[in-house]
Amino acid sequence: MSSGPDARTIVVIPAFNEEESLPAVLRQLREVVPELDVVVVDDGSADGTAEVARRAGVPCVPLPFNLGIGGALRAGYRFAADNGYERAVQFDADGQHRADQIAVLLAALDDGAHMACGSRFAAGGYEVGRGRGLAMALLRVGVRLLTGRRFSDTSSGFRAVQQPLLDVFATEYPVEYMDSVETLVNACRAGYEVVEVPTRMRERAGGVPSQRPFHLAYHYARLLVALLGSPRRAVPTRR
Ligand SMILES: Nc1nc2c(ncn2[C@@H]2O[C@H](COP(=O)(O)OP(=O)(O)OP(=O)(O)O)[C@@H](O)[C@H]2O)c(=O)[nH]1
Ligand SMILES: [Mg+2]
Repeated sequence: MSSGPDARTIVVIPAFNEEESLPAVLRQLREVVPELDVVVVDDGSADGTAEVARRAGVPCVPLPFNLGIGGALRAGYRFAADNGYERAVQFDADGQHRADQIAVLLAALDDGAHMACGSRFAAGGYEVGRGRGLAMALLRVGVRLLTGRRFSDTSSGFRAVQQPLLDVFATEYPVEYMDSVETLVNACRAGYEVVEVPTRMRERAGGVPSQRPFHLAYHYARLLVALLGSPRRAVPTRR
């Protein structure tokens, strides 16, 4: 198995009703990182998301019904592991993530990280509303208390992962909302090398954002119970 810049790498795109934004996302990837393979996980979309992938000649994993971002990512990691990939890059279908920033994540894997998390705040120039800003600040404190590490963007979905953590995510990736925070904490606690790197991002290009304020309180509580209740539960300790 090769590592470093020669490692087999796939871009995993979880997509739920993203027919509007996905064509440009796939075009951007083909133009900027033609050397990388791509897979779209169609998370039970009701629109033409799968058709967009097919038309672009990109493999599509169709989920029979909507699992949510975590479930879609787990299916993407499953696809990557089953097909022998050594690295996977999580990339949103809504146009927020930039193909030219993938190199920043992969460079961190070259330097030995198992997981590299792109931070939209460390690079500056990214604004969020007051409510979301407060929620994110709380998550930063929580993650710091639980891991002893400082991350500026705990819920970023722009990440790259390499083996052996990729195989772990193929079976253990959390499927509940806020999967990104849970994954971050679990990977750190299991002893994997996790780094955060500044990456530029855009606002979403179309479609509907995932966070629904009335669900947020429930998911905060669930996350707290999940992380505090069973400390090393979700990710097996680093091999
Ligand atoms: N909303 C939503 N997105 C999903 C789901 N399954 C997969 N996704 C995809 O997961 C990615 C991230 O979802 P977003 O709703 O953009 O989440 P986010 O980036 O944290 O939120 P925003 O900053 O508001 O864009 C997108 O590519 C979605 O299409 C789902 O069940 N709901
Ligand atoms: Mg988004």
